[in-house]
Amino acid sequence: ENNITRPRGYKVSFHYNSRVEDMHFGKTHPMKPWRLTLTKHLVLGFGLHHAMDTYQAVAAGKDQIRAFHDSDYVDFLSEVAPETFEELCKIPRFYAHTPPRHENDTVELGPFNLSTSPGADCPVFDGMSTYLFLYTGATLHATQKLLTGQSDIAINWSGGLHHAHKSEASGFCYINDIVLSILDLLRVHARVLYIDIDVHHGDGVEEAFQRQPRVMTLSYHRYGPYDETGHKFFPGTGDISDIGLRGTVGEHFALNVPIPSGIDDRQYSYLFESITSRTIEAFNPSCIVLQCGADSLGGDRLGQFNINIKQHGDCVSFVKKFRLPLLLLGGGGYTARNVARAWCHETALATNNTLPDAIPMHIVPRPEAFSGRVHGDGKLYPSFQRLHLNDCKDGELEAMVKQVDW
Ligand code: TV1
Ligand code: CA
Ligand code: ZN
Repeated sequence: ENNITRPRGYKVSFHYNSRVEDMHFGKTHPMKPWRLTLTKHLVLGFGLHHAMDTYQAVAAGKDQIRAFHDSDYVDFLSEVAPETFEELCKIPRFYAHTPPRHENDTVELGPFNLSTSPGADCPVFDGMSTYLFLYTGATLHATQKLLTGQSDIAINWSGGLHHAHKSEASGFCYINDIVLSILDLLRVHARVLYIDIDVHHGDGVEEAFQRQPRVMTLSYHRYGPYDETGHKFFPGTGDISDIGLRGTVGEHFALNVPIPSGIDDRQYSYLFESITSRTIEAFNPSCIVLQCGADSLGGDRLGQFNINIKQHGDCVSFVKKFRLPLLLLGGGGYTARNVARAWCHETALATNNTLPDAIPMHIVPRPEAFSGRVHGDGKLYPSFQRLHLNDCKDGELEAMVKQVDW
């Protein structure tokens, strides 16, 4: 199939469980786990599974998750479902974690920032526990493969949920699989570098290691006022002056690259390559975790950058060139067709393959899933017939986003 070959001299593993695809955060919620279905179909359709060891992920155990998260929070996550939520909320040790209500809150928040009201960032939905423990299990197994040297690059596109805190869900993230992975890596590796190209600040990971000089966190993100309302772009942290907890040994082991809206390929490439290379040189890590959030692409439903799949992938290639054990994780990404094209392309880069532009359509079982709509003749909507690595921008976004003069 398509002359896909295994990479020479190194090994790549792919960690995934299709059960994560069936989950729904809610009708209008931007996080769509079926973007992972699209990604999987592209990866399999191009034959990239022949270039890697593929593993079906198993759910992480509660004790594994307690390595970072609060024990009560882990219990709550393992028991919560739409039917059990109200009862669980009444249990004192859970109720104690309910955030105080603010006057103009539009959604009612329960314990640990979870909620069943519509519009919540972190809703309680059917099958939620299964979903959370599976994406975490996939990241932890990927981490094990790197630690034992059985993989040189390990991939989990369902992971990368960088906003979750010790005892609080935040920004679509419930369990911080990244923090758990880095804690495992620290058992063997002297220094771990975490790089985050999601359009949002990797605040949960940075906070977890703010006193830890053996972990350097480097996040590139949209920062500043969201629009004329004066609201800040989520989560509102990650200023350039934010460098790790001052007065502790962790000071200077966090780096933030706050970026205005509209950044293009050339500008992003300049920032990413100069800062990342200088960081690797100075910090000298023995392994790297790269969060590849695809909401930094142009045309993203939530993002405000203007970079293409080609440039997003170039970040992965750039990091790969350092030949350190590498964990590739997903994260945000809200225009599903772009997310799938990007992560499939990056799977190809990881395995040293070049994909033809034409998407192998014989493997697409449900064309409507790729486009949201099918033309009268049953053909795919044109935007998903090709990989189009340089076609993420949709004129609308370009018009919306102010170009910044660099
Ligand atoms: C339900 C239904 C929830 C529609 C949330 C966009 C929705 C958003 C929704 C949304 C939305 C955010 C805030 C909320 C400040 C908070 C995976 C009190 C159309 C890693 C998380 C962004 C990004 C959270 C996660 C952000 C990641 N933006 N429609 N919510 N308020 N939350 O701004 O980094 O990509 O938008
Ligand atoms: Ca980021
Ligand atoms: Zn994001």
